[in-house]
Amino acid sequence: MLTKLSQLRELIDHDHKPKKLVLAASEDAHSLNAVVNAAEQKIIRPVLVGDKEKTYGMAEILNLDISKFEFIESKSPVESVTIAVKMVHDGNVDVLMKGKVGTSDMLRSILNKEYGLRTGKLLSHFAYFEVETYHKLIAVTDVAMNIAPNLEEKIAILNNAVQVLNNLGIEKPKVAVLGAVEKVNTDMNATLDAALLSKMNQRDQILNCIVDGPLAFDNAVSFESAKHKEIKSDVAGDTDLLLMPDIEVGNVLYKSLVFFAKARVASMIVGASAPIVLTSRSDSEQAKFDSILLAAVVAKNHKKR
Ligand code: COD
Repeated sequence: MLTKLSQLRELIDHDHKPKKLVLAASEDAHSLNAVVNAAEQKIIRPVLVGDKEKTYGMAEILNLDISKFEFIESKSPVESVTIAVKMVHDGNVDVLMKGKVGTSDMLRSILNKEYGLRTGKLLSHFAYFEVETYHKLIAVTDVAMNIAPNLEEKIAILNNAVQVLNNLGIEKPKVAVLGAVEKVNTDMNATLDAALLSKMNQRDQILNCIVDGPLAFDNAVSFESAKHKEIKSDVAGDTDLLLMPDIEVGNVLYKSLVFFAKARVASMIVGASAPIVLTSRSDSEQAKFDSILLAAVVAKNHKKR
């Protein structure tokens, strides 16, 4: 059972050939620190794309040696993203990472029809949390890409996340589809979708996981709470993956866990032609390092288009 994000390191073989990672808009202190650290640990081989003067200046202040890294100069963060995405598209790089550039700019480039990283599947955000008050790592999706997913999109988001968890060795992750309550309320759309997803899983329309919903957050993560409410569920209290009703709920949960619960988090975009490290600009160096580690593990088993 995975209880710490640092355990992801054990999933990288000793004979692992470091994955090539391109950092788009490299003029970002936390990202640079994380990339150098991951390179030193032979998890990745970095390529930097960005403002050379700012990046080198920053590296000097941080006392980081980036002289051996391949560097591609660009005039703006948007140009950096375009160059980096094209490199991944052309198959020259295994992993893409966001540096000092807006999330929407990055996502739009990734979705570009000519040179982007589309696969025909829905792309979605996957976050993996280490929370001191929970007995194992817990995944949360989608907190950063799909704004208000419909049922079909929720199925795709769920399948993307389950694929990552299966890839990490969790054969049948327990998935809680969240609502505000655990009973179906016809006025609450999230509870209707949750019940449908749960039934689709029972009928083998959604595979490789156990889905239950609607579950409210308390009974998804606490046995006592579920017991108190007399909820019979194979998932309640032992959830591996929380499926969010929409981006607002997801984003607030993500930030509450990080800022209030001081949780550690690794996050990425999945469903694309390569793993994408996409953390928030305010995320710590540790979060960026953990996300690189997660992407490197996922890249190991990633099937190219
Ligand atoms: N997967 C695959 N294709 C997609 C996806 C997806 N998740 N989203 C859109 N597309 C395709 C559409 O099918 C269409 O072909 C094209 O991309 C454009 O679609 P639009 O018009 O819906 O897309 P945009 O460019 O207006 O917006 C796409 C974003 C991902 C940028 C948008 O959904 C967005 O802003 N998401 C939230 C990002 C954000 O601000 N996160 C911050 C959290 S920290």
